[in-house]
Amino acid sequence: MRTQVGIIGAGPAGLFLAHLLKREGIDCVILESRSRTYVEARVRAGVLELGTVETMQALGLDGRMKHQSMIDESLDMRFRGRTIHIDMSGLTGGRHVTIYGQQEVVKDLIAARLAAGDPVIFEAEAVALEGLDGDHPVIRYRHNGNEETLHCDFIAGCDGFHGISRPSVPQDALTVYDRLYDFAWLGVLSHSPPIKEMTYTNHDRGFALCSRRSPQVSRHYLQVGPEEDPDNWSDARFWEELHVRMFDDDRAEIIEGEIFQKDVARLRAFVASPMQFGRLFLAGDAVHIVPPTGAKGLNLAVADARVLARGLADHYRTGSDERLARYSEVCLRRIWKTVRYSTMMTGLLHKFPSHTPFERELQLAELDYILGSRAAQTTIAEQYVGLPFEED
Ligand code: RFL
Ligand code: PHB
Repeated sequence: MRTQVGIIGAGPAGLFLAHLLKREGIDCVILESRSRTYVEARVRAGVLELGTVETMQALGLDGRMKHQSMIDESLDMRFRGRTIHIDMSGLTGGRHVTIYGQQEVVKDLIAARLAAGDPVIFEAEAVALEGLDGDHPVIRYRHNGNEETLHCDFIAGCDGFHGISRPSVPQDALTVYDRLYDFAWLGVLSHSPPIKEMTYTNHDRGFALCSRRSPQVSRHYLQVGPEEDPDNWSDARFWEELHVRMFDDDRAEIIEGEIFQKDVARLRAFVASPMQFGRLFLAGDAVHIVPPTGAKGLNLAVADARVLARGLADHYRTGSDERLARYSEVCLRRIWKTVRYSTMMTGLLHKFPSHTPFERELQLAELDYILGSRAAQTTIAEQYVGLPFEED
């Protein structure tokens, strides 16, 4: 089989890229190791920046999102029983974020691609990439027990942190920056109405976050140990800990409900640079991970896809590879600013096992400063809603 761009991975990076390329008249094939059902059921992000929503609108993929998403114009951060209310909209000239589950985005993008008759090959695992430094790279993949070959002009490695694209680059061609935190987030979905605001909290017992997916479904997180087994958390234990960390002393604010999904994700920041090796371009979690406290991973994947699609469009339309050559540099500027922001938010809101009492007091003093400073709140707000796209 042959295509112009071979895309590995049907997560947000690969799916957005495929739709953006289609709009430019560029052919691609997506190879996805998992089944469609698995990919569509994977619960992850929920906060979309304006730029991500605008990309969906521009591609005509916002039909369901228009009706089922929710707008957040503000968020709360609690500490020592106090609440910092960040009026994002007021502080950023009317900007906001949209709450719409990542798996809903993924469902919408897959459905639109299949409806147009464009290929997404599920249960097709890429196992080797060849000829990356020549003009005719090849993806070898396994499908229905057979080894198949996809010949391409370019390969887009959108296969997440554990994929094969990044490890296919010779080690001495990549610089890796990695920070693994010694804690994780236990995330749950429950059938219960959410609290009024997206609320982050820094409690002596650790971080917690109350978010939502709909007026009937809450999405909550608790900071837990790095290797925590979700089965150690009965529903009763989870709710009790959430009430305590959210300073919900009279148990009147957070409404409990049946927990129907639980997962644990260790926090990590990771960047590999550059994001290109020959005709292989890396995008999304395959090349960078940010801790989820800034709600940025999916949005960064979409930003990468936008820059890459423009570079590939130039290549096919005008023969110029100037934009493609700057892909990594352009993306990394946004990525490092986002790593910095997500690291700052993580540092502000979590309990660090390594902290001395002195460092704990500094953390609380910083929160107290933000409570009283419009300037500090503006800094948080303008990054939470998303940095402007600077693609040129
Ligand atoms: P994905 O989504 O991991 O997709 C990669 C796809 O590649 C497939 N694959 C392969 N396919 C073929 N051959 C192979 N050899 C393959 N190896 C892997 C995989 O099956 C998969 O389908 O990466 P992508 O597209 O880069 O998207 C990144 C986002 O998923 C991720 O950054 C976000 O979920 C991060 N994130 C958040 N981002 C936000 O923007 N806002 C949020 O509110 C937010 N909250 C979160 C998050 C991530 C979380 N977890 C679970 C880490 C909350 C959490 C708890
Ligand atoms: C979510 O709703 O899943 C969510 C919200 C905010 C974050 C991370 C995840 O920072």
